[in-house]
Amino acid sequence: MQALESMTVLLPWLLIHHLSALTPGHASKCVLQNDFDPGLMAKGDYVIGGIFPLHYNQEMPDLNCTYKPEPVRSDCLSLNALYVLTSVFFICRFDPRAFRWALTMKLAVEEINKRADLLPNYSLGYKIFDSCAYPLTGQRSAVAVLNGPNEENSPMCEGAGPLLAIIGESGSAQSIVVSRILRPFGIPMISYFSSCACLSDRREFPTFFRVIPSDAYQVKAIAKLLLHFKWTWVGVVRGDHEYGRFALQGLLKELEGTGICVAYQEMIPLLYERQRALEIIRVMNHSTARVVVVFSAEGELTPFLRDYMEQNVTGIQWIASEAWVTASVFTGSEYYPFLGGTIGFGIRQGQIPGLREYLTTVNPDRYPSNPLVHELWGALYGCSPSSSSLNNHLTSCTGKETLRVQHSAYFNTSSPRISYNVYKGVYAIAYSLHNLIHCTPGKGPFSNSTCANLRDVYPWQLQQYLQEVSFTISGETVNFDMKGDSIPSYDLINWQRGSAGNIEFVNVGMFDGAQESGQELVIQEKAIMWPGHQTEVLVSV
Ligand code: TCR
Repeated sequence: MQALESMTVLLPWLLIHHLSALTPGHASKCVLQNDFDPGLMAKGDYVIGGIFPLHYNQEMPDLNCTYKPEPVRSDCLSLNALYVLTSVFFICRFDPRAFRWALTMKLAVEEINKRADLLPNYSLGYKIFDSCAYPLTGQRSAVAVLNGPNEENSPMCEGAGPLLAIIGESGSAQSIVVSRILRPFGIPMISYFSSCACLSDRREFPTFFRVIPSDAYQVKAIAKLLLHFKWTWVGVVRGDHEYGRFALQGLLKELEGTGICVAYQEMIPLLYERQRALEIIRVMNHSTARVVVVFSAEGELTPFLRDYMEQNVTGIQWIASEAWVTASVFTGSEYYPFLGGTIGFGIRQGQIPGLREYLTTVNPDRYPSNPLVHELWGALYGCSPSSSSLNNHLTSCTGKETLRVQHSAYFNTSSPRISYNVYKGVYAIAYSLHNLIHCTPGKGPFSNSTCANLRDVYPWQLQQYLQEVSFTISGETVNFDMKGDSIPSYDLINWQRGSAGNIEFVNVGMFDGAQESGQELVIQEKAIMWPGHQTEVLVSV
């Protein structure tokens, strides 16, 4: 705690003042108000934080040192204050999917607070921060987390301690930064999305937990898949980030001594360059390896695939990494001739009772003054519910708008994966707190077998319970190993033609890391549709 206090004192006051979380309203001094629904905070006996990429941006570092750097531009301005941290420009866009994750956290907390068997007599509060999907802005949200549940007053406000645990972050690059900042204060974080194997290093990330499997298992599963189909020559394409870099490294390691060879390794640059993409496509086209493993997120893959399709290349067997194997942006019928037959491992889906109904209660009629809801409407329907300054580039809604295709997934909650991870993460914290509260005096895990003082619970004490927690949700057991990793399990997903000519994701097997070696991968071969609408597997030798 002492360390925390000195850190907050050391931070310039201005910075602290501006590190605001998403509070579309103003909390009065030292009191968290609960009526900003669905403003993303609520008070409770124990408060946890959430970090979600509610906006995403394309950043362009300005390396020209011949003039004074421009301040950071950010449309996140409507929600977070503006920071002149470095000379980086941001164009922020609202991401309905991440908003859904944030709402899922809220739903989970509310559900837990209603339960009589979990945390009875205590309530969970939460506070959600926007990371803007970028390490630098993620860093800012992490510092805001340290500022405590009531950032307006902290560190001056008495009793304003840090949040007990964090649900976050999304991308691995952001989690690395956030985890490093939280580490000195022993605040545990549970990521719903960061799968980089690098995060399993407990010496570097001792407070990091996750409910998404580490990519160490994904590359193992992919290596087994390549072996199973005897694809001895493969190419690898990856994005320019930790996720892509470590996944490639991991796959190369898994392939050592298997007889499978990598014909080429290519990288799609962070700032997309058509010329570079065409070179990669040329390499793919000229190689005898017809199987291409792609470790990339859908964002950077979209322009790449557009260029690929323009070149009219076919006959490639795509192995999709988890980050794009269920990307709804590629399900249009125009993609089928090029991407039909794609196969890859997706994280398991689960059930979140009532999520859809919950999402439909969030609309501008109900929350007329909530800027996030207005942004949601702008993204989903392309119109603004009011002439709010936030969305003044949009026309007013007439009530006859239809849901934009690219965001229709917002309401498709039949098989949540990432939202389900968020849900699991909140439950992991709730069960851990429950166990902490029900500690038997004299039999506790702390020195001299003591228990935590319930009026003054420390994040590191909760970490002890997180490490030990084990519970069942949606028929699945959740616990963490000593690296903070959870039991790995994936669905094997195949891209097949749906009745409307569009692409459908069909489960054709699974990889269950809890099984004994050699028995993890189960494939229903007959159910697979291969590229070119073939029923025979392609040869790549
Ligand atoms: N972990 C990746 C990012 C990522 C992603 C995704 C991005 C994953 N799944 C789906 C877009 C869509 C898995 C990371 O950075 O750790």
